[in-house]
Amino acid sequence: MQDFERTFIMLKPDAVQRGFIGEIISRLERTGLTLIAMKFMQMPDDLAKEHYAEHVGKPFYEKLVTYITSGPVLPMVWEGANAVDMARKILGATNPQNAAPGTIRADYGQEIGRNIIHGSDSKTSAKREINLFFSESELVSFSKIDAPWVHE
Ligand code: D4T
Repeated sequence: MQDFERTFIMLKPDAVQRGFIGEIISRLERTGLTLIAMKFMQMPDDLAKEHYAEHVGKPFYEKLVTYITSGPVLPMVWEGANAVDMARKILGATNPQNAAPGTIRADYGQEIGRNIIHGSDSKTSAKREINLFFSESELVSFSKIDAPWVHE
């Protein structure tokens, strides 16, 4: 069995408002990734600014913070083999217009400023983002009963 890693995935306000929570979680779940934490929350301004700190000063920064704080979000932690890269592939390119067919952003989105879902872009970002949204005790790591049927 490969080493498991964790990634931070968040359904953005458009996914919540448009009623795609269940569908998108199902798509992640059926890959064999394991959900180990989730919350439903209205993101406070300071958390949004910390989450998107790397984009301060970019032309889209203000709109990005307004969008992500405009309604409830659903932050999650998923665990599995190569989880960071695997989730990024399932999410698709940042701009839904460039996302491959069959990816979440291509199937549910139209514009980069309404791109449905966030996923960590590296193991380092995953660690930082997980720590921003969850305490250690909120991460419920467990062995799934189907693990031998998902992993060699
Ligand atoms: P997120 O962080 O939302 O998962 O997106 P990515 O990790 O795939 O992409 P990113 O960090 O480069 O961009 C963060 C966020 O900003 C929005 N954005 C980005 C935008 O509105 N206009 C832009 O020109 C860019 C580059 C979309 C995602």
